[in-house]
Amino acid sequence: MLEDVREVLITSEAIQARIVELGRQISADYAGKRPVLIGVLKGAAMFMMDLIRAMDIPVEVDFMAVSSYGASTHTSGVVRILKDLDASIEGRHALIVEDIVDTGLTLKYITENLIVRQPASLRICALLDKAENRRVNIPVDYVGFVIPNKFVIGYGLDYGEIYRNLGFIGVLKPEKYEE
Ligand code: PRP
Ligand code: 7HP
Repeated sequence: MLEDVREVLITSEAIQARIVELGRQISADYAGKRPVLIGVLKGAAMFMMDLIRAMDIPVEVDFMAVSSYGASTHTSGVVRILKDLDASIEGRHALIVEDIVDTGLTLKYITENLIVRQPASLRICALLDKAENRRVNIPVDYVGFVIPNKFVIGYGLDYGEIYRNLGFIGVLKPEKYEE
């Protein structure tokens, strides 16, 4: 896998340090509440697990699985829910946890889908924000890192379902994927 990486964009140490900061900030913002963190599978699984360990307030976790990229570096634009939440979020403080906001189409779809369930509040936390490539306006409340418009892999992010288990965020060699 390592030989397929052109450059390391964010080291494992930098990711972990930033997650500690995010965990502290989110814990302070939700003090006295018991938020439900909604991880968006599959990409956000690793981030979600590290983020909750960096928080010191009671939290619940739930997961949704959506897919729009398939085995491509470009979004299909069609977001499909593959797994819905297990529990109702009505009246709950819900925080969506994503690995990356790129075009924003996935989060637009998810927020529109969740807001009608009448949570007490709905916010978004994303480890990576590829702001240059945004197609729809999505306010992201907590951002780990703003990254350039390059296709990245690692720390949960895949290309063709591989590379998710790298501990860092890297840029894939162009010859490894088809544009
Ligand atoms: C990725 C990522 C986000 C979405 C972001 O999911 O995890 O959910 O794309 O892209 P967008 O802002 O352009 O919509 P993907 O569809 O690749 O599924 P996965 O998490 O299972 O890899
Ligand atoms: C989805 C996605 N998956 C992996 N790497 C990226 O840069 C991505 N953007 N959107």
